[in-house]
Amino acid sequence: MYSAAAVAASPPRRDFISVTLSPEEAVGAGGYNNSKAWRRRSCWRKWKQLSRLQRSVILFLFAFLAVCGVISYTSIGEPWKSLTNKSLDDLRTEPEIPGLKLANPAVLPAPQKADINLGDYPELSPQKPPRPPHVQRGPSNLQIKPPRRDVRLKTEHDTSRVVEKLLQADKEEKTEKSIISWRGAVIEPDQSTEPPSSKIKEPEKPSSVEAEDQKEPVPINERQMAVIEAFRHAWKGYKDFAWGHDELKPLSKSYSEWFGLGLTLIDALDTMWILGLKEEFEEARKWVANDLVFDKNVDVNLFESTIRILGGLLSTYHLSGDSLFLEKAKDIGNRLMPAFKTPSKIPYSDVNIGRGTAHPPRWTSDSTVAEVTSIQLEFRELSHLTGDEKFQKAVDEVMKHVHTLSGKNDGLVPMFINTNSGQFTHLGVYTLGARADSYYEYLLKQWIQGGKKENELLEDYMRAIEGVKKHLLQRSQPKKLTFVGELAHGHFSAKMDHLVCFLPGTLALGAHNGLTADHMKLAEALIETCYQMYAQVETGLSPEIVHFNLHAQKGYKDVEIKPADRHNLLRPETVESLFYMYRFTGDKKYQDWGWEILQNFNKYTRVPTGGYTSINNVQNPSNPEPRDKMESFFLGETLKYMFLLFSDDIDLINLDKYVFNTEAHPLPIWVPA
Ligand code: DMJ
Repeated sequence: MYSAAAVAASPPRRDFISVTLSPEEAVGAGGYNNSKAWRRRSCWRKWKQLSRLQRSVILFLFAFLAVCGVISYTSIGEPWKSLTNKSLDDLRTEPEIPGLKLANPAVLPAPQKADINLGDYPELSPQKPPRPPHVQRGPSNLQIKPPRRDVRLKTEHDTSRVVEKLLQADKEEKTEKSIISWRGAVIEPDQSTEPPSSKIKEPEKPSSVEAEDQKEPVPINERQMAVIEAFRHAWKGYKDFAWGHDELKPLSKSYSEWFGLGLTLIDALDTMWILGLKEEFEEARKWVANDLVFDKNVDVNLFESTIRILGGLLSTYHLSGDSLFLEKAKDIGNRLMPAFKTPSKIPYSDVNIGRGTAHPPRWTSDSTVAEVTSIQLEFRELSHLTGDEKFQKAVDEVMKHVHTLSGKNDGLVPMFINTNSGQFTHLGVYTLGARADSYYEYLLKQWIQGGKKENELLEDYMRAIEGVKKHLLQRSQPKKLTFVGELAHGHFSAKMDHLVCFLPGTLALGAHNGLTADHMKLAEALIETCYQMYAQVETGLSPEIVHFNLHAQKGYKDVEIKPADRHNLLRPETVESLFYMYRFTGDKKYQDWGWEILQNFNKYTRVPTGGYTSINNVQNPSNPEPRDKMESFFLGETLKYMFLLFSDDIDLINLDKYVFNTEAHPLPIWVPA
């Protein structure tokens, strides 16, 4: 050891480094000596024999290496930290997740494995999908938008009537007293809308209250005006014949009741907000304040009431900042909790919200997998807002349990789960359609909602998409459309539900959030298929289910429709995916495809006296056989996604700040990008 290493201290010769040796190190020269002290002295001599230039170069190299060392330590530190958590320990022992490739390796730094089934696909594009010119990078304020009081048009067209009404509504608006803001305008508050009291933790504020986006409002374009017009037409039917009831029956000018909770009205609240329909929103709000009562002896389906009612109320609370909606959300959330009182903690399908009892369907003790795994975004958000952890605890437990279950096939889940045993039942059947669909959607979306920290969710999602590629992807003839079929006990079926068309949008959302670019490629292929499910049909509207041709036959199309499957329920999934695809690519063809679909809805499903109806036969343009029912998701989802698809304003529900629940109700991402 140097007793006094005066590095860079004042040297006898200015260009030398002076080092003073201790007495004992100075003794003992001569003969072979391999002591540490001797070796050091020898090095020192060699160092002194170097030229000034040589020494400078060496010192420079040392300094350079030190800087590199510090930089690389800070960049790899995070992955090392995350490697210590349990789910990643599992990854070491289990097969690695195929296809997993994240933009941010700190989240899950598992190595990427070669794709199993992508050999047929064109060369992969870069990690991130290309951003359209209109899309800015990075987050902006957590706020839907400032009030859009002036609905400006680019063209005249037959929308002038709509504009007049909007302006009229604006005038009336100005005369009202106010506390709660309507996108800068005001709404008279209800006496019952006191701010929520915190329970365990400090509750979160609604996202709209957190930041004001000062950006100039983007003018509404002609296609968006057409959506507004369609919404108003649908709303007119609902208002005239079904006000306060669950669903409009537009042909018989009456209504149907499912839960008796004004389902369409609640599902449509945030759509009205987003479309800027103040007058309609205020009317609906009054109904919620005065007539929406959950203390009713009625059985509701846990999943449907969560995604439509709880989700709709939470999202409206966030957009409007009006605590009425949070109070109602808390009320229904609490009333749904008995569903989780089961031996396995896997919830029952049905709850009596007045009596506080829950039960499975009459014929089985099973619940549907998609139903018990697609209520998480809403209950988690309710905990976030109220500070009461019980909601999140209950739904997180379900996900943790499902994560550990056997019976999956490369991440694909069966369709049923038993509420007593907690095990999957009816093993061997795998689909991305009915009864399983939103399980996959919510894996990704919960991961996004929670700030991309919950690795088990991501693992399950990535595995599942690899499972889809391995077992369910096929190509049709003659157009070679990529589609997602089903697997039943080892047999592939070329059947695809329209419901599966949520998948391209979800894949694109994953890619946007840093997952592998293969997912974007697959999304592009699948959205083309979903569009063809409309385009190849006589009315230009998709049936509920299609079968794809696997073998080329003269005169046959890719898409085959069985008589029992040729109905259309005004479903949103394709339009939903078109919206994501347009947001992330800026490719106008997605808007054009959506525009075609809207026109065909207008042509074949619009009822002149108000409302739209589901139809029985998409193959018969001269008589599509109207069914006399307008599903609440037509207003909650289909028209909302249409409006967003036609918008060029990425801050109109910014996807780096909001995540849509499976009923198209936007909820805030807790840690925005
Ligand atoms: C909606 O209730 C939801 O989108 C759900 O996830 C699936 N079914 C309908 C729409 O098709």
